[in-house]
Amino acid sequence: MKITRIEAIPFAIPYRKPLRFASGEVRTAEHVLVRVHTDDGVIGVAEAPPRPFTYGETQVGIVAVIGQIFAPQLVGLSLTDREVVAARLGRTVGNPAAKAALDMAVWDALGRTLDLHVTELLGGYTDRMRVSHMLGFDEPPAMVEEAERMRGEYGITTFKVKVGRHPVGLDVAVVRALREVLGAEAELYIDGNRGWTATESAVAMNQMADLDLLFAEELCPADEVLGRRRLVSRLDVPFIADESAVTPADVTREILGGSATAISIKVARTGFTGSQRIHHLAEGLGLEAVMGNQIDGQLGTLCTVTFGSSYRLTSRRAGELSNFLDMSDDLLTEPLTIQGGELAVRPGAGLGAEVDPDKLAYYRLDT
Ligand code: MUC
Ligand code: MG
Repeated sequence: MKITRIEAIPFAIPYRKPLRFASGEVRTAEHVLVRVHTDDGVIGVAEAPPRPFTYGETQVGIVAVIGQIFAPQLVGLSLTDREVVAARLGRTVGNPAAKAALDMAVWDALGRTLDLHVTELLGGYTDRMRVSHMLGFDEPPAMVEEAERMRGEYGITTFKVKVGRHPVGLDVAVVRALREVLGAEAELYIDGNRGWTATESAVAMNQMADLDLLFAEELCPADEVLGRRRLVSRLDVPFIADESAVTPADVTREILGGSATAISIKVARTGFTGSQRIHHLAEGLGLEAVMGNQIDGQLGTLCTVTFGSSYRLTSRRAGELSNFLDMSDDLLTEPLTIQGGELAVRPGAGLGAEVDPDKLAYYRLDT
């Protein structure tokens, strides 16, 4: 069970259409495949999606920090030394996606070694989640058409709508149109990626008061400390901290400070070990939690549904598990399928994922 070698392989797969939101846009999945090898010949895999506009990590940076800083500290450890892995990675500040992918690849390798699924190692609550689809910025009719298509083709009835544009009324009109077309039974929530001020957010939330929103997420920057607390204290829907609460300590600070009342758990930035800590914190504090999407590919999405299915709290709400559908291709031998609005974990050992060697050879950038 000893880690003998770690690979960080950059690859690029174009999106069929870009995903746009208040803090950036993604046209190509420029991700890093992480492979953890052991002395038993087992290989654990995970995917790191850099989000330069949010956390400052880049594809080149992730390959470098894994190769130069993290891999030398993990080689020689046992797969069961997961807290030692976390402590060593934790010595370096930042680099969330690089650390998360290493952590998840170690869990995958452990599951493969023990012939257990990662959901069984984590919590074993269920084997599937309802899917929430994230609608990026577009003209209002195109966003409505996409939601109807997702409902028709995949049975998805929960939508996270990206907001944060100006004038505020543009996004309000989109959410209103979605509610009218999708009806009362659809679940709708919004994510501003810090695009509005606290005052603009309050105006928008007032204008959407009759639209039965489920949550509001990162409408304004957490750095606007008092404005955000004031906004959050006046809302009657939970306010989700996403990029303002990357670590368990951030979650504690934002929640206890009154700057958020719910959390987004993203395994792409906290892996399984850090996400467990955040899950337990949320459960202990009685918070709502949503499994978020860091614009993951299929392997990343499989990691999200694997973690989310493991616990009652994280599987209660629909998870953001569908944006891989916009990628022109992927690395897995068997593509993920969303049916009846649900995504199931992949049976097998570890994450149950197999990377297609031909696809990897085609999309990798380092050969
Ligand atoms: C989200 O919830 O914000 C957009 C940027 C990012 O880092 O994640 C996505 C989705
Ligand atoms: Mg968000």
